[in-house]
Order: sequence, then structure tokens, then C-alpha cells
Amino acid sequence: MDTGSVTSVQTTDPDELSAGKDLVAVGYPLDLPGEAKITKGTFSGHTDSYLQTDAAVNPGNSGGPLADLCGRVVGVIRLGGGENIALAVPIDSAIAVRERVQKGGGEAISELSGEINVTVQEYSINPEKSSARAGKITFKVENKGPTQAHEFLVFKTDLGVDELPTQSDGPLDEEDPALEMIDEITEFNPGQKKSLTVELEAGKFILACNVGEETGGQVEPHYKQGMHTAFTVE
Ligand SMILES: [Cu+2]
Repeated sequence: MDTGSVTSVQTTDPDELSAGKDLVAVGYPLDLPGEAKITKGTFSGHTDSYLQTDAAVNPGNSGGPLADLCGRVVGVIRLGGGENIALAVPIDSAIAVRERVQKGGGEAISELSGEINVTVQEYSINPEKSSARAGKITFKVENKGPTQAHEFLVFKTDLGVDELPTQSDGPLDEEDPALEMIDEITEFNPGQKKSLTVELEAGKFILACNVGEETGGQVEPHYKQGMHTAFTVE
């Protein structure tokens, strides 16, 4: 690779930022021709894992730097658009991911970030992958309906997914000592997305929905209709 035109940048600790500090976003919004464009805004605060700014950010900005007025990079722009809210990955997280990628010989970033997309629908739970590494894992769960509210339960268990304890009328017996409830997203409606961050150690888990749906006077547990799947943490 010819690195003749690449220059290094200075960075600064995003934790030192105070709200209202001036920041600039640099990039190629909307793929406009010419030089990189600079938009100015202020630091609005932190969200869970992002820096928030009101600097104008559009498609084409993502991947570009968010910097203070001395040109020191505080984050990498992730997304923006509308309502004067743009988000950036703090630069220290970005550098940590880069180091892990370099060491790991090119693992997928999604794997490193511990994010797993999941869809729930009538009647299945579909994580994009069925295993993850131990540590912090964020399930991003979308209810694809079409009509039912669903929940998202995470249990640790040594049992196989077909051997789980159920109550006599069909739902999963959440009180059974063989199931260790880790955390849950309570019922949410079709079209909604929720996220759940859990710290998981190595072991066998199940992801399930145990909502009981009433049809013609009878309660049909979603669990029994197929809303459970095994999940392994390595
Ligand atoms: Cu359900």
C-alpha cells in the first residue's frame, strides 16, 4: 500500500468532553464532489455507547472523524440525519476494535462489538447467529409480527432445547430451578425494536418468548408454538 499521502491525526479523550464544546464533522456528505466538507456543531452528550453531536451529518459522513477545534479526533461518525442528532463511536473504542481486528486477523466487526440482531415473529425466534463469545452481548430484537406482541427471555440452562421444563398447559416453567433467568425484554409490539445488553459467561442458553396468546378461549403459549432457540456462549 502506498501510504505517501496518509498523515496521522491526534486524538483526545472523549470522556473529557463537556456538553456544549464545539466539534466538527469531516466527510463527504451526499457524495458531493470536491474536497471533504466540514460541518460544525456542539457536543450534546453521551448515549450508552456513542457520542452525540448536533453537527450536520448526512449519508457519506459515516466513517469520518468528529474532532474538536484543535483538530484532535474524539470519535468516528456512525450515523446521523434529521433532528440535529448525529452519533459517533468514541475514538478509544474505535482504536480498541482496530487493535482486536489486527490481532485477530480480520474477524467481523459485528462479532467484536458483541451485537446480535434477532427477529421475533409468529412463531419463531431467529438470532442472526446461534453463538457468541463470553462477555457483554447486546441483542437487538425486532418484532416482525405480523400481529402479536412478543417478549424476549434469556435463560441459562444445561438442558437441551427440547428438554426444557414446561407447565402442564404448555408454557415454559420460568420458575424451574434448571432455568436461570438472566434478563428479558417484556412484551413489545410488531414493528418495534428493543435492545437488551447482558453479560454472559460461557455456557448453554435459550432464547424464548413465553407470551400466552388467547385464541377462542384457549391460551396458546408462544413457547409451545416454536418460540425458543438454543444459544451458545463460548
Ligand atoms: Cu411471542
